[in-house]
Amino acid sequence: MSLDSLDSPGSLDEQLARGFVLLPRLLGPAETAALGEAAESVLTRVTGKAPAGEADVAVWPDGHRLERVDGTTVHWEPEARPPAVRSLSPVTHLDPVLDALWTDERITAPMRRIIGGERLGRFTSKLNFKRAGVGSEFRWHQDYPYWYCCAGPDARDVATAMVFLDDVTADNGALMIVPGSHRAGPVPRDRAEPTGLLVDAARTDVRGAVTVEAPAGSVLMFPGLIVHRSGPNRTAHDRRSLLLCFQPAGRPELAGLPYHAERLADLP
Ligand SMILES: O=C(O)CCC(=O)C(=O)O
Repeated sequence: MSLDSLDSPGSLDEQLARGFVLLPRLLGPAETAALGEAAESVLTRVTGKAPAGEADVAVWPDGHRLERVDGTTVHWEPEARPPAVRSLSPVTHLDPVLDALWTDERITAPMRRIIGGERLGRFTSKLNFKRAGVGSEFRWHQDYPYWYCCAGPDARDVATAMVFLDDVTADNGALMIVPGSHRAGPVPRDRAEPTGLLVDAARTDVRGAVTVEAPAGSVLMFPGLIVHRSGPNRTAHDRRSLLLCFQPAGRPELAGLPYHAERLADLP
């Protein structure tokens, strides 16, 4: 979808049928700017304590560096020099402006329709920075396998609201989504890739993928089984987003669940 088609992305029911919902300009310019300022302030505080991957570091099998600070995981961009942060997760506990979105009816009302329950709980949150020129690709994946390793089959009920803090274009790393792909369940994973979590695009039909371009303040909602990717940011402007992942109320949050890599053996 392009910026031109945003005024008519379809009714909520039509959008739910294809598996993702785009709510253009759900947040106004002032509140979107306030979220951007909160994101930068959190990042400054966290990186002040985490100077470029030197404290409590884990190296993921694909070589990406993850660092734990203040209850968040700092995920560094693999190639950026000077170092740049790719994401912080979970993150909303670090700032009240970010935290307030969990109870914002503009987000929770459509999210209840996606999850199919009246009472929502938190699963996790993430700030993706996708910085100008260095924000890297995120290959085809479903969120489900990441979460299945922690939450088991309950991961099926997790869905994400992605709040765009900047305009999103194909050139700055817009999400590409395969409509209806959530209906196929877990799709084959690429066994040659070191994390074992990404989709095998040679064995998965991604031909109908759409690129979701949208102005800042728009919110994109999708379930953990939808197949999606995002490209690198080749522009001179950041493409930041805040992701809130919801689940039915009463279940443990991701941060409290151990990671069981061996559970991947259950999945195709
Ligand atoms: O922000 C991005 O580019 C990718 C987001 C995404 O696919 C994810 O976090 O699962």
